[in-house]
Amino acid sequence: MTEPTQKMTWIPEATCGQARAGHLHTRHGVVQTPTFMPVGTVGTVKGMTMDAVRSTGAGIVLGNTYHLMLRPNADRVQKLGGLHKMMDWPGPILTDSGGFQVMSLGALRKLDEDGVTFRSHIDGSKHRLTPESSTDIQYKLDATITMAFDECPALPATPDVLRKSMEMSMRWAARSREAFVARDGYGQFGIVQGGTEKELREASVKALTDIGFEGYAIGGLAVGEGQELMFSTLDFTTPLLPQDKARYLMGVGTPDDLLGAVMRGVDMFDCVMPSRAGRTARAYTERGTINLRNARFAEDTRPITPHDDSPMAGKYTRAYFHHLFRANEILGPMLLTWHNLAYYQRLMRTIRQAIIAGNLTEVAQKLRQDWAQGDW
Ligand code: PRF
Repeated sequence: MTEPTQKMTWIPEATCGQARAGHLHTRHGVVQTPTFMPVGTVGTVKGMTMDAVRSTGAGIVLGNTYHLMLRPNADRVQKLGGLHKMMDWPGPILTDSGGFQVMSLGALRKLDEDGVTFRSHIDGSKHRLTPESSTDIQYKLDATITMAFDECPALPATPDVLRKSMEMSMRWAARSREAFVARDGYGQFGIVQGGTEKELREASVKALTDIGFEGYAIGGLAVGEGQELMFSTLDFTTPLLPQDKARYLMGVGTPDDLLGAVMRGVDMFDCVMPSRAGRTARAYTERGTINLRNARFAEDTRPITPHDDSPMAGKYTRAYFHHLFRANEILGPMLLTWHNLAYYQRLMRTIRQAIIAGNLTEVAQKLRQDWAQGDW
C-alpha cells in the first residue's frame, strides 16, 4: 500500500465537556462535525434531489454496499463514474460495509470465518460478502469513507456470543484494512464492537487502533438495548478512542440520542429516522414530533414549525400536508422528508454552535425542555 500524500484528517476546533466540534477534511470536501449523514441507501436519498439535500446543509451522505452490489451492481456504478457522479453528489460519501444490512434484512444467510453467504432480498439470487469483497465494492463505488466489514449481533446477547463475534469482527477489520486501497483524501473507518461489555469494547478499541484507521465507528448499539445502556456504553467507549480521529455512532438516532451521544464525544451519525418518518407523515419539530395525517391538522393553517430558516418557511400549511398524505400524493413524502432532514441539520448546527460557544449544557437543557413541551 503506497501511503497517500494527503491523508483524510479530522481537525478539532473546540470542546465543551466531552463534546467536540471539528472539521473532517476529505478528498470531496470539508465536513463540519458533529454531523448528521442523510441515508442514501441505493444511491438516492429517497424522494429528494441532491440539491434539496444540499439546501438543508448536509455535508456528507451515506450509501450502502449491500443494496448497491445487488442493484445496479458495483461494476456498473464504477462504469457510470462512481457514486458521486451517478447521483450528482460531488461531496463526501460514506458507505456501510454490508454485514449489518445482510443481518438486519433477515436475508437467508450463512456466516463463517471467511464471510457471509446470503440470498438477495430482490430476486433470491445467491451472493457472498467477505472483508475483501466488501472493501473492493466500496472502492468501485468510490466511497470517500469505506467502512470495515463487521458483524453486529442483536442485543441482548450473552458475553460469550458477544466476545466471539467481536473477535471475528476484529480479524475482519484487519483483512478489510489489508484490502483497502489508500488514495489521497480517502479513508477507512474501523468499527468497535463488543455490545455493552466494557472489557470487550476495550479489547475491540485496542485491536482497531493497533491496525490504525482514519476514523473509528461505534457499532453494535441501538440494536435493542435502550438509550440508557447505549449511553452508559458510550461513557466508557469514547474515552478509549484516539482524540485526533473522527468518531461515528452507526445507525443513531432520535434528536435526543444525537444530543446525548455528542455530549459523550461522538462526531458523526446516520439514521433512516428523519427520512423514513417523512414518508409516513411524521414531522420532527423543535417541540417533538407530530403526525400530519391526524384529523386535528385538517384545517391547521400554521406552518409545521415557526422556524424561519426551514425550507417550508411561509410556503405550506399543516392542512396542506394533511391533505397531501390523505390523498397519497407523492409531494407529501417529498416535502416532509425535506422538512425532517432540514430539522436534523438545524439541530446539529445548534449543537455545534453551542460547543463552540461553550454553553452546550444550557442549550441541551433548553432543547430537551422544548421537545418535552409538545406542539405549539
Ligand atoms: N455495523 C455496521 N453498520 C451498522 C451497525 C453496525 O454495528 C449499526 C448498529 N447500530 C448500524 N449500522 N457495519
